[in-house]
Amino acid sequence: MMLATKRSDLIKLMRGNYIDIDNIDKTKMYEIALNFVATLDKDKTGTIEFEEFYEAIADSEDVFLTDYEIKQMFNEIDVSGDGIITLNEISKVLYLVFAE
Ligand SMILES: [Ca+2]
Repeated sequence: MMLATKRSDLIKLMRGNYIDIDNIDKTKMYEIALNFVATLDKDKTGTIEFEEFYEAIADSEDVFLTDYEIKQMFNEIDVSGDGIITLNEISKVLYLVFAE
């Protein structure tokens, strides 16, 4: 699986939303994914809808992406294509992006 989602953008997105990624490694990937969902999921549905994802990027002052790029990034994380990002989906993407 080739990811267009940039590691640097994901890091900025998480830092911009105060998600602790100082000691990122494989063993902590699930914990970080849990934190990611808990932080971005403003309406407490347990999943991340596009509006929540968009807001999180808007809150990250140093992430400069066009609306199209934000949508692309969202769609890439939303592997099932159902319009929501689940814990499972963000876990997999974090793992792919940070495992190397
Ligand atoms: Ca939600």
